[in-house]
Amino acid sequence: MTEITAPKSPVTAEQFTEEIREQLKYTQNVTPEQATPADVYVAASKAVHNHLADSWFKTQADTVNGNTRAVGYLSAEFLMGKQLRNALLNAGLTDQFEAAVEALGFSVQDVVDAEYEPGLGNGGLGRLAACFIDSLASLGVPAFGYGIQYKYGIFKQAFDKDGKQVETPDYWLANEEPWGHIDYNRSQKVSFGGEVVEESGKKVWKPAWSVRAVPVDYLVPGYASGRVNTLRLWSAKSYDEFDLLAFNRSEYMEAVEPQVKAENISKILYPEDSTKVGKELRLEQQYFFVSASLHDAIRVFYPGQDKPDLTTFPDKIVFQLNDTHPVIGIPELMRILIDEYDYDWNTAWSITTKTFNYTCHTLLPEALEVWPASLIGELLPRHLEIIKKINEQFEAELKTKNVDAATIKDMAIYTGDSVRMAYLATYGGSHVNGVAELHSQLLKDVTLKNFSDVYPDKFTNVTNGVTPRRFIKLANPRLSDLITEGLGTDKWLSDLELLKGLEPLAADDEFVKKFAAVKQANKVDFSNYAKREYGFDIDPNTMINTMVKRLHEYKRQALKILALIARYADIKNGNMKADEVLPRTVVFGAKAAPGYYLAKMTIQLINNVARVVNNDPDVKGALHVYFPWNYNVRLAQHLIPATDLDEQISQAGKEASGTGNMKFALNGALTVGTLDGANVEIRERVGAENFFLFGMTVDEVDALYAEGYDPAKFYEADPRLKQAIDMVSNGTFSNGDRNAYAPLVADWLTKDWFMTLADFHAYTEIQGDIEALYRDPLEWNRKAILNVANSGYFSSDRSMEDYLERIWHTGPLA
Ligand code: 26V
Repeated sequence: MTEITAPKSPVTAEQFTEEIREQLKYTQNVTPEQATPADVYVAASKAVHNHLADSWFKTQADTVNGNTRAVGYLSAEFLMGKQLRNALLNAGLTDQFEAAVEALGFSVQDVVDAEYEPGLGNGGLGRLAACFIDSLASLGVPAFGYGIQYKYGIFKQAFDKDGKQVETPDYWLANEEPWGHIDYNRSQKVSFGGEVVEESGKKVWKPAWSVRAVPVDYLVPGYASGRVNTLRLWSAKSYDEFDLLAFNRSEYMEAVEPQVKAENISKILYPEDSTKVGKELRLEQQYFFVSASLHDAIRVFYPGQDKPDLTTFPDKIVFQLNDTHPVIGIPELMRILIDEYDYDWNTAWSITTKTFNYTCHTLLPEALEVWPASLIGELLPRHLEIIKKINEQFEAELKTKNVDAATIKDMAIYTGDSVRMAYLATYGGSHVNGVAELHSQLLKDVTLKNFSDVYPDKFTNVTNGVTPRRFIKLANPRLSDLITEGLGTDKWLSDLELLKGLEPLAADDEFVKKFAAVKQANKVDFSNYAKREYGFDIDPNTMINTMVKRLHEYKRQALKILALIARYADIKNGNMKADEVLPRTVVFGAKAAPGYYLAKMTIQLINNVARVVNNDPDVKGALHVYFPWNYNVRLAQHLIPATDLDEQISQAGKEASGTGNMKFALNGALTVGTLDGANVEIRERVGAENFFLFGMTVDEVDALYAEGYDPAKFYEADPRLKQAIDMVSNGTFSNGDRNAYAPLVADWLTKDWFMTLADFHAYTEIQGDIEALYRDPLEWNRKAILNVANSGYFSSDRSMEDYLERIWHTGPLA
């Protein structure tokens, strides 16, 4: 007997059909005959939204009156993915929805496809925030996600005829969006610029301009918790619709200028995810959402109180700073407490440090934000004063701890001309965490070493996780059913460590065959999807080998493409016969920041390698390369369940965690990877024998740097590597143009900052092991099952429990 605990609404399919009809009639204003799939999508979304409303109201009331403090997750990005199926799952309405849509004469796929994915994030950091708020709701922990409702999300990626990335704006709000509720009555005023004056001994900020922050609320339904939390995304509106004087002079463009300026703030998501930009607009965005959110929390938790006792603020809500982007919240809360509520400095500092905690998501020094003090001074003059004072207090504190003068200088939050946001966050909050064991260790040993020496207790680790609802249940229904069958219960969806119960089944050949059949069916599905969406002809009987993530040099897509070229050359040279080669389909997905020159060139190279390889009759059937454009959450949900082999091949010590690695392991892909980020923990858990490890360790990387790394030596020493690089420079992938990739080749041979060439040999060597195993389907799938069975730890529910215990010190509502 299989125990089913998934939520199931008592509403019948007939009733739900009727509810959709009502929505079509009264909100879409169409008859079912006139309706398009997009109309049905909106109508069904509104219908399921209504089912969640009461739980949402109750959760809000309990959050304010309840027995436990709430969590405020401050994040510039929430990469939510499509909402409808997730809402249906949590409302227990999936079956009713499917029946209703068919009863109305529509295809479920068309209706689900009509949803346009909100792309309000760049990659891992934004998707992590989305997983975390899903898990908090599922655990019944009262929580708010606070961020920005960008009008334009991450750019849409296309490829031109030369294989170059072309970006187009992602105007997602051009489509009817049934999930966000815009609440004009709860807007906040956010001010900028101007000057600070003294009035009767008190500092008073006289800002030059203000914008209206209007909240747009999204429901965050928990799975099987009965709770619905809130994601509150701020949208910027102008106070002065237009300047009447200017308008009267018929200077229409000038008249709307303030509106344009205000609304620019929430207009676009910055597509850079690691390079310093130092752009004024980005600081405006950060301050905009953080200031609005802090004021909102005061409004929510002290309703109707003019002079609330804010010494209790940290008992009501604890804020997590998702990377440095919201760190301006620290001086902002100080300002609110001192200037708006008349607290003295020390009381304000005590409240502030108890309120904030900081998560660092990187090891790249260039991704730690440093703002020019002049920019902060212009935009937020009062905050700059407060930051300076925080820095003075910090230096004094360090002196009392006998830190030497040189170290104090190194640790400065305010250097005289810039402000280091990571340092401000570390000093101004209670806890600092990295996102995987290795990353947290490197933060303590390297990136924030001085801070960890002085404040060792602040530092902790919380390894990332992913939500099993979206990334197993919704993305991979076949595997979900098999897991439920194997375990005899579906409880694993809220207690993912139960997957451990699958371990003995890896020894059961019948179960292994069922598992293999699931993977095969997923590959067929993906092949159909890729045909429909991209026109690709993917053979589902080949190994599907995937590398999907942002394009970054440190992630080393270049390593994958060079190894692929070497394999191609092996066949062309006759070193390998095409029919001896294990048939492989390599799938890439990656967006490059629009200004990241080498990353964009790498994209172009991948596309052109794909063009040449896929059109070469000599390798037909042996090697194929596809690069579906515009990788996003939707594509991830189709591709991950179909993947046999996942690539996590960053240079050791550079990938903070990775979360794709977890999604793949949980869906029964094997990983080829370095000892980096969460790969280390995945390998520990799934077993070294079930993970393809290669490459240098962090210590070996450091040692090679120390001795002086010369990539050209590796090029000269390995004929296969040499040939692969030569093919890039001799025009093989550029119709004979020898200059097309010259900058990329020059970088490899003279700099190779992330040691791609040094790891090439180990990477190509391990391919033999991979292919030998893949030729034995039973053994391959046994290992894949062991990956699934031992990856339960990588649920974002577990991450949230770790944050609750180590950092937030709170728990679910009673
Ligand atoms: C940094 C910056 C720097 C200034 C310009 C704009 C901008 C935008 C985003 C970022 C964040 C980069 C950090 C990041 O995305 N880290 C990723 O976080 C994942 C979740 O913890 C983790 O799995 C990845 O390893 C890590 O690269």
